[in-house]
This record gives sequence, C-alpha cells and structure tokens, in this order.
Amino acid sequence: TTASRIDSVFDLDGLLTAEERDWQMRARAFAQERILPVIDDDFENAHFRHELVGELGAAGFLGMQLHGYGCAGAGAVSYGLVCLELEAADSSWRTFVSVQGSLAMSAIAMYGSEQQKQAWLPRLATGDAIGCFALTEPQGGSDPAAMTTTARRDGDDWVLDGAKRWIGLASLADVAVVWARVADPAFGTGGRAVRGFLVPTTTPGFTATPITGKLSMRASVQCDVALDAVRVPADAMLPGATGLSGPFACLNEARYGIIWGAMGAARCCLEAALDRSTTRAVFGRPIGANQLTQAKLADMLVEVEKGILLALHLGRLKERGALTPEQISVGKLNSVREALEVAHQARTILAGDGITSAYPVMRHAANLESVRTYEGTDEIHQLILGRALTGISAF
Ligand code: TGC
Repeated sequence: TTASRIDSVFDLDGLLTAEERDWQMRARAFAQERILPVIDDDFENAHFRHELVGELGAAGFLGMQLHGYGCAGAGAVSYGLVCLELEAADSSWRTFVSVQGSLAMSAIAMYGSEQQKQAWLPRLATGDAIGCFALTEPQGGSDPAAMTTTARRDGDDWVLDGAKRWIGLASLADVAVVWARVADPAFGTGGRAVRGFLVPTTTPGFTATPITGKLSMRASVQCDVALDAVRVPADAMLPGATGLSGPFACLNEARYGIIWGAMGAARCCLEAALDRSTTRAVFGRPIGANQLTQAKLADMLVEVEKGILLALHLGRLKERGALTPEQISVGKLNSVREALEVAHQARTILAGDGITSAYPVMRHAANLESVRTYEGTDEIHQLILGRALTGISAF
C-alpha cells in the first residue's frame, strides 16, 4: 500500500496498538486495490459495485465492532480507522459499511431476540445478506419523532403502512430494519410507541425504488421505500427497542464512524493538493512556493490532524463506554464541516483541474454534501450542543 504523506506528522501510529494499525493497513490496502481503480467509473456511471460486498465481509469489516455471530469484535478505534481508510477512497463505501454494520447490524445486535440475531447477523457479517435501516421519511430526516409510518396488530401479525426516503441500499437489501409507530398501547405509548421491525424485503407490499439524479454518493444507492400493507409475523418486532432511543442509539454508532470517515476524505483532498502544489508551476515556480498556497496547505493539515486526534479521543472514550451523544455531535459536526472546507480549499489549489475526475477532490466534496446532511445536519448537531450548553431545547 502507498503510505499517506501526512501519516507521520503527529505520529498517529505511536498512539495506536499493533492490532489497530493492522486493521487500518488492511482497510487502506482494500481501498487502494479494490475501490480506487474503479471509483471514478462507478461515480460517473452511478454504479454500485455489488461484488465488493462479499469482499468487505471476508475482510471482516462488516459489523466489525460487534461481538459473536461471526463478527470480529474489534475495538472502536479499529473500526474508526477502517472507516477513515474506506472514506479516503470514497464516502459511498464507508456509507455501505455504516449502513450495514452500524445501523442494520447494530439494531439487531442491540435489540434483537436471540433468534433474530442467529437468523441475520452471521449472514450480514459475511456480506451474504445486505441490511438497510428505514427511519427517515419523505417530509425530512431531522425529526424522526414526527414519523407517520404505522404498525398495526392484526391477529398474530403486524401490518406496516407508510413511506421512507433516502434509505441506503434498500433496493439491494435482504432485510430492512423498519421503524414505525405502533397503535396498540400494549406495545408502547407516547414517545415509546416507536418500535423496530425486521422486514424481509421480499415481503409483499415492500417496494424500494432507487433515487435518481443524485450528484453526490453516485457509487451507492439510496431509495424511496413504500410500505403498503406489509404483513410480518409477531416475532418480527425487535423486542429490545422501545421508543426513539432505539434508532437514536444506532445513529450514535453510525455518526461515530463518520467522525473518522470524513477525515479520510479530507486527508485524500489534502494529499492531492499537496502533490499538485509541487508539480504545477505558475509565474515560473511551483505554486507550493507561494505563501498563500502554503497557508492553505497548513490550514488543511491543522484541520485534518485536529480532526483525527479528536476522533481518536472519542474512540478511546467509546472503548471505555463513556462516549456521550453530545460528544458525538461535536465530532460529527466538526469532522464533516472541516472536511468540506479542506475539500474546497484543495479544489482552489488544483484550479480548473480540480473540477475534473482526474483528481478525487470534487468527488469527495460532492459526497461530503450528503455526509453533512445525513446522520444529523450541522444545524441538528449545533442544536443538540446548544441544548446541552443552555439546558434549553430549541427544537
Ligand atoms: P429527545 O426527546 O431528545 O429524545 C427522545 C428519546 O431518545 C433519546 N435520545 C437518544 N438516545 C440515544 N442516543 C441519542 N443520541 C439520543 N438522542 C435522544 C432520549 O433520551 C429520549 O429517550 P426516552 O427514553 O426519554 O424516550 O428527542 P427529540 O425528538 O427532542 O430529539 C431531537 C433530535 C433533533 C436530537 C433528534 O430528533 C435527532 O437527532 N434528529 C436527527 C435525526 C437524524 O440524524 N436523522 C438522519 C437519519 S440518517 C439515517 O437514518 C441514516 S440512513 C443512511 C442511509 O440509509 O444511507
């Protein structure tokens, strides 16, 4: 694998265990060998390269932070480093790992019955099955409490009706974790009425339609999902999740991966700008000889290094079981906001070439616009932090 030119600046290696470094190097090799050679074509052609799913499973990256059921049981920092290296290639593949491992698999691992775990986790870990996480609805993703998808009891079955939007992988998935409001008070009232259901995507009435016209995340698939009298048995409900804290705890997991991942995209943009600053000459000398270019590179480096160190600190807190949702909001807000700024600065150093697919920068910038919006927008995370600081909810 090609070393990153900025790996050594803060001696990140010295802060990692040999096992963590090994996970990172294997993810870097995967990204360089399996994703980078094809990603420009896949982005251009809006192609999801399905055959990589099993390879990600074989590498141990799917649900790698979970224990048992064929999962690797790796630490939070190892998982974060894998996210960073995959997203250094393209956000689509870190998103795949997030949706499969942090959302669908975490939901089953945290809230599923033993039978549900046995049925799905081993297959999801190998990539033999794909999972998706159906929370967001067409009116917007910021307020899941307003969801209108319902689950009503009919005999021993549940019948689900409603619509979901922006659901990653839904048209490829074998199983959907669907969050719905139950009407039967025996299963929850008020804020506790939101429950999760495992819905095989072959169930009649479940339809997933890929969203077209995306100018971001083009190498992955996000769908509209229709739930039209989808009938599932009583034991399709996740027994351990009552209320919105269920899906929110899954979002914590995915947001944590993004904190690392976005820094991978930023690192890639910095490296592209750094390379170009020594090879492109203007006014008779490399542009990297200009003070303004050096200032940009320095600012980019500061944000990448700060962001990675913050991710590492949050990872260590997570490993101690001490990471709070507010700390995750600090990380998600900072990482994605600064990664976008790094991508935009890198684009200016690349000048016109920066808008072409000859460089990865515009692709990362476009992808990061999605990352900025999903898993809590900048504004949602600012308001979570504003609430924590003032004690007053602005929602
Ligand atoms: P609030 O009253 O604060 O909380 C309701 C219940 O949830 C609990 N809770 C959490 N639990 C664990 N982790 C968290 N981060 C939690 N946040 C809240 C809370 O303790 C309470 O529990 P309980 O037991 O007291 O009932 O709820 P709220 O409605 O006021 O929350 C407001 C807000 C804005 C924080 C929340 O709605 C929010 O985070 N909104 C953003 C949602 C979001 O990120 N949506 C994007 C989803 S992206 C996605 O689904 C990924 S899909 C990717 C793909 O498929 O490709």
